[in-house]
Amino acid sequence: MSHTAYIGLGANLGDAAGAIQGAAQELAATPDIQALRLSPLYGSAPVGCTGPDYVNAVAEIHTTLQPAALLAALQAIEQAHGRKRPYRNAPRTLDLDLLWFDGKTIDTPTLTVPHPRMHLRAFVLRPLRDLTPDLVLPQGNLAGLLARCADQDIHPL
Ligand code: PH2
Ligand code: MG
Ligand code: MG
Repeated sequence: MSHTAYIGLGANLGDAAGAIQGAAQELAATPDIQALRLSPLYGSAPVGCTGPDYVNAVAEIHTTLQPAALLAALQAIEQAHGRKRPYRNAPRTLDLDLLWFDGKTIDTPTLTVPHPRMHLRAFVLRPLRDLTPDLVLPQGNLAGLLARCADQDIHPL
């Protein structure tokens, strides 16, 4: 059965825009991911951490993978892009976050869906709205949630 998932893409080390576009191509080429739409790319100031500005985007995928297998595929792509985790929210070559999976609630030690902070982050909400303006999160619709993040610096690239 085919599932619809949204993936948050972020990077703020090296060729960040190239890493996001490359990761989207790698996702699209993953067996059991049948379709992918990538949002426009945005530049954004770091939220909740320090370091260089980020490049962010969101991808919509259709996949027959189950959530745990999809998470493993995302982590493999992060690793292939040289992801290091020296400390929480450290600058990174590539971050791929599973944001949403068919509107399901998943709460395991390794995976929480919907992503617990996505409703607070303009760098997720803005590209997500480009792909799916009518999506409603548990906390509300995208336009209303975005209005509450008006203080976060984000701009189209
Ligand atoms: N990711 C974080 C923390 N803060 N800020 C921006 N602008 N973009 C991100 O992708 C980001 C962040 C943790 O993953
Ligand atoms: Mg993240
Ligand atoms: Mg992550």
